[in-house]
Amino acid sequence: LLIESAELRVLELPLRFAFETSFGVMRRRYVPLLTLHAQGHEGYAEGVMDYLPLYREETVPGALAFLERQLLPRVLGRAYPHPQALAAELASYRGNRMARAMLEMAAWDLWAKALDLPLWQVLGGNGSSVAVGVSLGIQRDVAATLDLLAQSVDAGYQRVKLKIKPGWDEVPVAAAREAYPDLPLTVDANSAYTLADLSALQRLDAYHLKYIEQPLAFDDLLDHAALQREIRTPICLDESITSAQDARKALGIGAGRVINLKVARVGGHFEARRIHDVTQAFGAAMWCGGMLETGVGRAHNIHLSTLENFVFPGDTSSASRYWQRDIIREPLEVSGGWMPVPQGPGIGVTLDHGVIDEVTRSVTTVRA
Ligand code: OSB
Ligand code: MG
Repeated sequence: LLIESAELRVLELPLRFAFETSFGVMRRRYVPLLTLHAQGHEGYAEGVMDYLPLYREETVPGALAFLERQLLPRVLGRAYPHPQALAAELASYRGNRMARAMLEMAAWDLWAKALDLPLWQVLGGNGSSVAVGVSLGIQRDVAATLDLLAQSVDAGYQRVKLKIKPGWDEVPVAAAREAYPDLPLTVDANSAYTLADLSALQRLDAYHLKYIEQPLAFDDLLDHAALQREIRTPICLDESITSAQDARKALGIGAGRVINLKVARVGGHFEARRIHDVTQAFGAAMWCGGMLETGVGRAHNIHLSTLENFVFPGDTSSASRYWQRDIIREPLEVSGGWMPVPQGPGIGVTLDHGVIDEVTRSVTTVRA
């Protein structure tokens, strides 16, 4: 694997809906899109960091500077026997896992294309489609929540997740549960609570949620362990898990029983695989999260979701929910709650350069 050159773009893509979470309202994404060139093949990946450090610490401007000035000059023109060797080299840097993941994931796409195999096969997965649910943002009121919920159920999604925050938790959850007594239902707080909110979180135990995602601080494990001892509903960790070491510690101290794995949050496919294996060894459940990705990141997530221990439906819902026009040519659409796995080489999707050129805000080329 010898990467000859790289192109780094920033795209500005308006979302089809305002996505409200406990940390803010997202109306558009600034998407760093990386293309790697090697031996006539192209590898693609996108960054999932926000423009501002609202979900975790990383930012788009920080990632661009790190990639352009450090990561890409370091790896271009050097031969790696396998993407794992590249991942090992990137492991010398602390944090910045979303930026590292861009390079690492694009390298896996290249590698799989050089082998003429779909990425899922190279990663060791199985299956031609993956189970998916949907993540619904905080709505204006209960009626709007129930409306969106009905659309999601009608679309066949196998699980619905409601975003919550203090003051907007039991009311929408109770309404959702009343309308759909048997629907697999979850909530995601994106770190909006503290242990002082114990009683509000305990009240959610009454609604047989599959899990409560990331109730406490983004970098916490200990308080989550204390909370898990006080509630019956399993805790699912998202923000708090950035590595296999984090997963080992979290599951070891009982900070949760479920992991939301986002390959682009943890540094790429190699670390994702290690987290998958640690989680499986603990007998814990996991599923594939999302970060409102374009088709490029979505395709990576779909391939990853074919690994054995992804036992709960992922957040990888239909691309057409998010984008008027996606940046890839292939539709990534869910049917009956199942997302088909693209079967071409690598991530199995191709770029729509017409759309990309229209939404490109900056382009940088780096050569060996
Ligand atoms: O916490 O899982 C999250 C979107 C952006 C940032 C964080 C999260 C989310 C989602 C949406 O829940 C997942 C998706 O539909 O891609
Ligand atoms: Mg989450």
